[in-house]
Amino acid sequence: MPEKKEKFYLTTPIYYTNGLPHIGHTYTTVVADVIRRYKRMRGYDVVMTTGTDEHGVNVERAAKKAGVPESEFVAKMAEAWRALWDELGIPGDEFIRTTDITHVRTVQWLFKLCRENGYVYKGHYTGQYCIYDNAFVNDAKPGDNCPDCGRPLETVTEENYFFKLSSFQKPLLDFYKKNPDFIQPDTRRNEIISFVEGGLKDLSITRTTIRWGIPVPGEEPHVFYVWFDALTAYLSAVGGPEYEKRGYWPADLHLVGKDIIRFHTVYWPAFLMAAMLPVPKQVWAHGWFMMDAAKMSKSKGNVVLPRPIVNMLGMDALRYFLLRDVVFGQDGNFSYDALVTRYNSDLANGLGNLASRVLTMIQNFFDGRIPSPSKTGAGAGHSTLGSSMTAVKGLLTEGAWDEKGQPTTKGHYDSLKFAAALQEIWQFISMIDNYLTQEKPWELAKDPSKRDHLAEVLYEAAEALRAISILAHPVIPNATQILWGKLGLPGDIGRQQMDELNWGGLKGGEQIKATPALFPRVDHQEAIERIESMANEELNPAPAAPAPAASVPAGTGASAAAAAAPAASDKIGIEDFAKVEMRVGQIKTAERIVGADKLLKLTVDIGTEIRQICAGIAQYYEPESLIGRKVAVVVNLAPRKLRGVESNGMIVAASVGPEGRPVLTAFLEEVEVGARLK
Ligand code: ME8
Repeated sequence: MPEKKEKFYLTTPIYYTNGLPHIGHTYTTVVADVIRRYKRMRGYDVVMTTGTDEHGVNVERAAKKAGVPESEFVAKMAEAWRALWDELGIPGDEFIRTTDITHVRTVQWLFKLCRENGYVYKGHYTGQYCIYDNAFVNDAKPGDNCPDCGRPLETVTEENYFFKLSSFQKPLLDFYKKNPDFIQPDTRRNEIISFVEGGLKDLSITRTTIRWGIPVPGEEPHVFYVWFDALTAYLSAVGGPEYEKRGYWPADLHLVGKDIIRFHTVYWPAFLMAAMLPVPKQVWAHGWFMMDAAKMSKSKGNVVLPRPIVNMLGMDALRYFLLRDVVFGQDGNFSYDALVTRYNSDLANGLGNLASRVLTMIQNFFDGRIPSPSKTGAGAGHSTLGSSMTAVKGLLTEGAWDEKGQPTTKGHYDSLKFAAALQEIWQFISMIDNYLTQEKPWELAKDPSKRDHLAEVLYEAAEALRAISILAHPVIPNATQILWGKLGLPGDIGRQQMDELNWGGLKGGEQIKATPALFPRVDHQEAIERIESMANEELNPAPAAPAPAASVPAGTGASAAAAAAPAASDKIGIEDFAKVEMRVGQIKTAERIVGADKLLKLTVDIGTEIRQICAGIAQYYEPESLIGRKVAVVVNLAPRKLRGVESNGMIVAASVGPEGRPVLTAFLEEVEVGARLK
C-alpha cells in the first residue's frame, strides 16, 4: 500500500468578472501554480482553487451596458478567465464560479449555521457605499469619495441581516496570537492586529438594493453581500457542506493581494468561527505590481497584459521575471525593459547557454551519450576544482537547511522567498559555468590520455543540469521539462521528488537530444516594441480588417506583418477589403524617437486632417528624406501607443527580403493628398 500523502490546499482570489486578467491577477495565479508544483515535488497531494466572483452591482451594470442578461454575461467572462489560465498553463485544479449551484448551497448553509449559532440579526443600515468595491465605508460622510478607489460614494439605506462581527474581537486576537503564522508577511499581521484591537463593528451581510446575488432562503428579496458570498467559494470548491469527505478543508494557504487582506483575515475567520467550522491555516498577502508608480487598473488604462509577453518570450520567461525581480510580499514596478534584460541575462545567457555548452560538448566528444560516471575515476581529486564541485553537489541535493542553519533553495521555497530560491539556483549555474571555464573540457578533448577526466567533467556538468532542472521546475516548468528530455531522461519531471534528489541520477549512456535553444536571445528593443504592439492590439482591437500582406504595421517589423496576413487560401470578399480605408498622405515632419531605434514619429497630412503616425522604418529611411513624400496610409486603424507615443494610422510599405526591409510606396503620377486607394 502506498503511504497516504499529506494534503495541501491553496487558493487564489476568486476574481471579479467585470474585467479580464492582467499581470496583477496573473502574478497571484502564477505564484499559486509555483507553490502547487513545488509541494507536489515534496510529496503532497495538492489542490489549487481559482475561480470567478460573479455577483454584485458592478456585474449587474456591466451586463446592462452590454445588453445581455447577467447570467449570459458572467458565463462568457468566466469562460474567458478559464481559457486564459489554460492557455498560460496555470489552470486551477478546481475552478469555482460563484454562480455554481454547489456554491449557492454552501453560502446558504454557512448563513444558516451562523444564524443558528446566534450570530445573525435583522437591522437597518444607512451608509456610504462604494459600488465599485462593493463595500460600505465606515465613518464616511455623504459626498465623500471611496478611500480605496477614490470614486464617489453613494448613500444607501437598507434592511439588512447583520453579522455579529463585534463578538469576534477577542476570539480573533486570541487566534492570531496562537497562530502567529496565520497572517503573512509580518507587517500585514501587525496592521490587522491593530485594526482588530481598534474594535469591530457588526457587518451587514445581506442586501435588498441588489438583485443579482445569491438569495437568502425564505427572505427574498435579500441577497448575500458579495464578500460573504465570494469568500465562501474557497470552501464550496472542495465539497461545501460535505467538505469532510474530500478532506482538503481547512485551506493551508489563501494567496491574496494586500488590497483584500482584511476580508480574508478578519471577516472570513469570523464567519467560520461563528459557524464552528475550521479556520484556514494561513493568508499570505503579496504587494502590488505598479505601472508608473500607480496600481495597475483597467480604469487607469495602465494595465500590462500577459499574452503579448508570452507570445514574444514564452510563459517561463514571464514566470521567472515575476518571481525573480520582486521580493514576494513587496510592491514592484513592472517594466518591459527589466523583463527583457532578465530574459537575456538569466535565461538566454545563463541557463540556456550552460545547457547548450554542455550538451554540444557531449554531442561532439561522446557521440551524444552522457559519459558513464563509473568510468570517470570520480573523486580522484585531479584538480582543485574537485572540491568546489563537491560543494555544489552537496548544495544541490541538501534539505531545507544547511549545516550552518541557513535556508537552502528548498528552505526558501518553503517560506515563499522565490527571489532568494532563484538567486541560489542561478548561483549554481554560474558555479558550473566557472567549473567548465577552468576545467576546459574542449582542451581535454584534444588529449586522448585525458579522456577519463573529460568524461568526468562533462558527467558532473550534466548531472548538475539535472539537479538544477528539478530545483527550478516549479518556476520554469516548460524549459525544465525540455531540458529533462534533452538529457535523455524519460517522463514528467514534475513527478520527481526533491527529497530524493541524490547525486548520481544520471546513469551514463543516456542519449541526449540536440533540440533548439531553450531560450533564444532576443533583440532588446525589438522585443519590447513587439510586446507593446501586441498589447496595443489586444487592448484596442481594430475592426476586423485583415492586414494587407505588404504592409508594415508600425513598429512591429515585417515578420509580424507576415504572420498577421491571411493564408493564401483565405480569400476575402470585396466587402472585407472595403473595410480598410487607405488614402494618399503627405509626410509633413519626421523625427526619431528616443529609446526606440526602429521607430520614426511622423506627422502626415491625409487631406482631412494631420495625423501623428509611428512607423517602423527608422533603420532604412533618414527622417529628412521623408518630408514632402506622398505615401499610402491606412487611416481607419484604431489608434494605439508605440513606445508610449500615440500612433493614429499606419504607413503602408512593401516588406522586402528575409529581414523584412520596409520600402515605402510611391506614385509615378501626380496624386492629390487624401485620394482614396481602392
Ligand atoms: O478582489 N498587483 O477580485 P479582483 C498585484 N473578487 N496583484 C494584483 C494586482 C496588482 N496590480 N491587481 C490585482 C477581488 N491583483 C475579489 C476577491 S476572494 C474571495 C474575492 C490580484 O479581480 C491580487 O491577488 O479585484 C488581488 O488581491 C486580486 O488580484 C484582486 O482581484
